[in-house]
Amino acid sequence: MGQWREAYSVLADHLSARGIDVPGVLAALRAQHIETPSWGYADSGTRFKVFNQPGAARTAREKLADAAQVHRYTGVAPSVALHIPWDRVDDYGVLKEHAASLGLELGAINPNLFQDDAYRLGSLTNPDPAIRRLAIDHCLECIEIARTVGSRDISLWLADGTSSPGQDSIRGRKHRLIDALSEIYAAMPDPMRLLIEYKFFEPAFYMTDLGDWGMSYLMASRLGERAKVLVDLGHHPLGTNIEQIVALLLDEGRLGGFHFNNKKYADDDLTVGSINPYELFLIFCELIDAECDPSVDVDVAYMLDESVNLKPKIPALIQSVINVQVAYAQALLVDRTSLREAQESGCIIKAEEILLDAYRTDVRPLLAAMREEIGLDPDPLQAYLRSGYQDKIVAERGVADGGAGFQGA
Ligand code: PSV
Ligand code: MN
Repeated sequence: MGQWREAYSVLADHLSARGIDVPGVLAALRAQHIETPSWGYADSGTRFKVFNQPGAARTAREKLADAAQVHRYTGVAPSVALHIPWDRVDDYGVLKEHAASLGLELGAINPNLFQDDAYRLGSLTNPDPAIRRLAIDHCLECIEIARTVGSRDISLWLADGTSSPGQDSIRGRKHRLIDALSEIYAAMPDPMRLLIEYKFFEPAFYMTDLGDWGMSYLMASRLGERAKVLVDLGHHPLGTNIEQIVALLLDEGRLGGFHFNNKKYADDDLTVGSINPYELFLIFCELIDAECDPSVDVDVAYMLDESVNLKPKIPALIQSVINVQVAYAQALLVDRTSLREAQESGCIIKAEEILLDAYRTDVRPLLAAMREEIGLDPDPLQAYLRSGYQDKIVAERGVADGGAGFQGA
């Protein structure tokens, strides 16, 4: 690992002297699993413009091929979330086999309940029962797909809401949502899980039917044990304490998964950790804290949900995976015993310093060591850029002419 070798031995000695179990940290880093989104490999943009990128994936198979590159160089991204109908194929069994031949699994299935004209007034909460039927049937189709490809999770995000006061009955919509989700949940075989995503605004501007974690939690608790909340980091008002939401949901056994990204203003879908890496670190601190508590059952799907509009897609997703690894590695270095002591004795500065000490550690040598252990290049981004894959897909695929999947936010 060249430049990292010396830095690693200095860091490992330093951490061991502080009582940190370095082999345990490396094992935890090896076991990390970060799912990438099929839609991150296709052309995407804003509602103003999609700038098509040469070489962007156009089909489900091309998206898988690109995801296999991310996994090949990082070693921790072995599964890919699908969005239906963007990734619709004739035979999902064949798609699953194809994924396996690339060393991948198919991950969460995301129904799309926001792109049809029929959904103008909502999908599962639409006042028209025929439209609700359409939306429920689409979710049932997604459950069948999940069953065929062996996916455990259905990730459900609704664009449903209203854009004017008085447009619809708020309580009526709540009842329709409970009825629709109950039918969907009842069709899900054990151990399949329903991950219920929330977002506080957009595309509806007056109210959103699943506007915050409390609303998703309410639905999940009405449905049953396998219904959980999905936290997308971009879906909160600015200033929200997301780590607190994470801690509460973990403690209630209702945190099902993440959509990692980052925001500056709204649901910007920026590279995770690019704007607020400290927040990401604090979220991982809560996850590790819960994992260390035997009374909490932590079963969380870590997924990226980024709309890679301008950056080249595969390097952007490798960069995202690395940012998540860095935050997790830093959080693993928190001296939990001293933190607990500082908390119990009211030593506020000391408690915060313990967090900062871990956060300010340059964990790149640890990640380089872990990669070397599993036979990877210590620098996944550079290794990918050197590989020639980008030139190959540009030559083979050219520039897509729409239809690559997600086309605008
Ligand atoms: C909505 O903003 C969202 O976060 C949902 O997860 C969608 O499925 C995804 O983005 C892609 O549009
Ligand atoms: Mn999302």
